[in-house]
Amino acid sequence: MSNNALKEEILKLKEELDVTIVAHFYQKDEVFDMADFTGDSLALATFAANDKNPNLIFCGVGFMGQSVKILAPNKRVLMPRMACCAMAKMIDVNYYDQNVAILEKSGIKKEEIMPITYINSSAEVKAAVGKMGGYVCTSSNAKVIITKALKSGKKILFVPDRCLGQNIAIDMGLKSCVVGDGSDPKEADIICYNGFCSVHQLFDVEDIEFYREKYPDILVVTHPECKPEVCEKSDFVGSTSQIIKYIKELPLEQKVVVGTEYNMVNRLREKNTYILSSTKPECPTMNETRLEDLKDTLLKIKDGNYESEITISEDTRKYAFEALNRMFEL
Ligand code: CIZ
Ligand code: SF4
Repeated sequence: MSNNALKEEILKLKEELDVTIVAHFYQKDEVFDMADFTGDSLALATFAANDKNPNLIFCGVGFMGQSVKILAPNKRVLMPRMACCAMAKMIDVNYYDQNVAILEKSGIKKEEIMPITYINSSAEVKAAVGKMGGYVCTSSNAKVIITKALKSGKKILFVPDRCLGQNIAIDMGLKSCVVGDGSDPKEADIICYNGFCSVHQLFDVEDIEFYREKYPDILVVTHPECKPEVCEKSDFVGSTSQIIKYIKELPLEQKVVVGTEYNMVNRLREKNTYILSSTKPECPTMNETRLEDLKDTLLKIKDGNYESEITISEDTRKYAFEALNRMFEL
């Protein structure tokens, strides 16, 4: 079936059903086009939690659909693909507990640890953080959350993205380390878990040098999931929404090279926008969702089949909500 025929069928099914479709910025164009609302993970979770339809189809990766379910437990959240963000997959509750134990062994008591998890983590990890009185953060508010968390006088354990943790530490003039890097965690203000995004690891300082040499006036824009040395050499570092805003406000003739996910950058503007890598930086798990999957999910809803629904146990949800809510309270 062609994309156009699939799109027509999706629109027809949507008319018949009480369903809202949301899509993350990193989704493929054809899926992105089908959404009632698009945004970053936080904007999507906030929108979806307040949406009136009983059914929500979330085109994105698992932790994003889970965030809606944490905020709005009575909503039926369905995912056309149970795709899991590669970074979120790098940490589970066992690894989390192991890291806490490593810090305890190095002489930091559990009560002296304030955990913060990047929103790119499972509901179970968010719950483990919530139980310890910690916070969820996004790439746009990480600095605010870290500033607040530091007021507790505790050491920050930042999971799972070491790059985001290190970049904020540099930005705030704080000391950071990565668990297992051989340094003494007691010396650091922010102790980072050793996770990363494989897509954002693709960008290198050499790529920046290449573009700066070729186009001396070009602006370099990167995401804080990129390596610290890459962010340090950038003109602007921001979350997906901050990057979109920054680029939209530039004059069209201004050349800009961007180090973040391909589908989003490609949609930003037609001219004078470059990708900071010779490899197409697409997120494989985001790209798993196809129009066919969206159509199948709608067909199943029509049949009363909710097999792609996200479920979270109430105990997990309760503590994950506490961590998420501490972020909203700020
Ligand atoms: O939270 C999101 O949507 C992601 C993946 C990153 C960001 O910077 O917004
Ligand atoms: Fe996860 Fe990276 Fe994909 Fe974002 S781009 S969803 S952090 S793997």
